Amino acid sequence: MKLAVERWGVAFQNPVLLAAGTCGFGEELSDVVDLEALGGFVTKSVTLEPRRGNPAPRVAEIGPTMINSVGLANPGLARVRSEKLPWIRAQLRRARVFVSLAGRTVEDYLELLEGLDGEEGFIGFELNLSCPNDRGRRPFALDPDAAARVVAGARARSERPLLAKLAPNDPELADTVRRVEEAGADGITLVNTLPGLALDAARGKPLLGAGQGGVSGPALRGLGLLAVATARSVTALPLLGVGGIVRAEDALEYLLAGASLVQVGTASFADPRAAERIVHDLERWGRRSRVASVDDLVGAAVARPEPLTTTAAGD
Ligand code: RRO
Repeated sequence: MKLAVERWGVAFQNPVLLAAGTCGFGEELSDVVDLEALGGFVTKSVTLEPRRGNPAPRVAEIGPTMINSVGLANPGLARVRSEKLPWIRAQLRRARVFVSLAGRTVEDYLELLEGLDGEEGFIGFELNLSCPNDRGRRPFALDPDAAARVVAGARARSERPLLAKLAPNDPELADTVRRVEEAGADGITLVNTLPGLALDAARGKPLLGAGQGGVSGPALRGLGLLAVATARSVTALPLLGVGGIVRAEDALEYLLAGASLVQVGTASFADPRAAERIVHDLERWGRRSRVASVDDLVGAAVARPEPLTTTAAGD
């Protein structure tokens, strides 16, 4: 099986990316991970101003499950432009990079996008509409009007591929997917972490400094797969599957559910080279299989979207 894929007219050497928040801006992991062996990565979410993030501890492990409340710690727009993108431009040739954007208002996203769109070194934006850790604010992804306003504003300002990252706890996910597609998204990333609480019974308090956080790891895979399959039933846009991918088999499941690319997140914390291993194991699997290309797998296990039909007036 050929691992190389083309999405939005861009060549990816394989469909495995590192998820936002797990690899900084690339540089932070470059001593331990061969980023150039991957399909690419999504940066930590960038905000207009630098953010120090939430009080420690920001991450806790509960067996294979992880909970985090990093609180959007990042260097802010100006330093991403002056330090982070120059590193990416100088060091990377094959890995494809998406810059993740996060804001508290629609205008925040648009200002970020305008501040970065003229820069080189990345192919597109992932609009993080689903951060669960921004001081109790309802994520944009759970307010489809607001999510659509962010995407439509971004669409009017950039011709680059725009991904909308949605939430796992959206009871109306199919509608949200339709709304962000209508607003001009080119792809949909499913899913962010699931809001949760981890307590230390002995100390009688939360494990995380911020109290609650976002749960991730293998426990999220069933939710992520269902979200991808649900989205696949209503849209033909490329989907990026993320949530609980630890092994090559997990990545295959996401492809079969309808993902066109996959992202590895929490598994990289336990083993920074997890994504490289997954690429390697997919290659091995591919040599034995009769499948010619990744695209032959995408959505093969679920129903394809119905073609849009026009309803006659009065129906
Ligand atoms: O920084 C975070 O605490 C964070 C973000 Br922006 C996100 O989108 N998802 C998450 O689990 N943590």
